[in-house]
Amino acid sequence: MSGTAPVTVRGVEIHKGLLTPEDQTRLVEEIRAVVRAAPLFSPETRWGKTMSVRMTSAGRYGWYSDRRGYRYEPQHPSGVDWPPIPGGALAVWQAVAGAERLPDCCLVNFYEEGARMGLHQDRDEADFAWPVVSISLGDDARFRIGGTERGGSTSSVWLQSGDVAVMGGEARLAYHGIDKLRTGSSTLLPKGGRINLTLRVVD
Ligand code: MD3
Ligand code: FE
Repeated sequence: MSGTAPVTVRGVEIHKGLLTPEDQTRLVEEIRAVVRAAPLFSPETRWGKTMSVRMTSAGRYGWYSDRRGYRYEPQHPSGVDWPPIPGGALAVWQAVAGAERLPDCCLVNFYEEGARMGLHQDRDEADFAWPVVSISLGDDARFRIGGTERGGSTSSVWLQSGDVAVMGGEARLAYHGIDKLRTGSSTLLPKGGRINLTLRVVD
């Protein structure tokens, strides 16, 4: 990992280029193993709309959604346990969030051309005192962040492969989303696209 001072946007701490190209390649290999054990799927929102982002998880819990709502589940929809969180992701957590506790979930979001994630809050976890740590890999994405109320003003920032964002304190319950992808901006993934990992303490 390579250490530069973080920039803060609306309370989100962004470490540009924290992962070296070698770190990124190694982490993508670890994610391939996660996806082999727990294949990507397209969750349904509670309103029955299929999300454009495909997902899976690693860790004690995985994030899941269907018409019954958003929640964490101890198994992949196929019935297998979620695979272990990749070591490369745990190393990032330890570098930016400290070692008092490890995350319970590593949510893997996969964006192909046209995929986006609407503005939302992350509030399915039990204790908002723990930060959420995000790792971007592959194509650049425009990340939008607002305040803790829906409908307020927002700011946007481009996240690039190797960037790490830490959402703690005032930013933990901020509305956020991904509104645009710059397809073909990175060669990390052979077929293009973007992977975002989010590390979370769940219970
Ligand atoms: C700000 N993922 O999985 S990561 C999500 O790039 C999610 O895939 C986006 O939003 C992605 O829930 C954004 C950055 C992020 C993650 C969690 C946050 C920003 C956050 C929680 C609180 C505030
Ligand atoms: Fe989120």
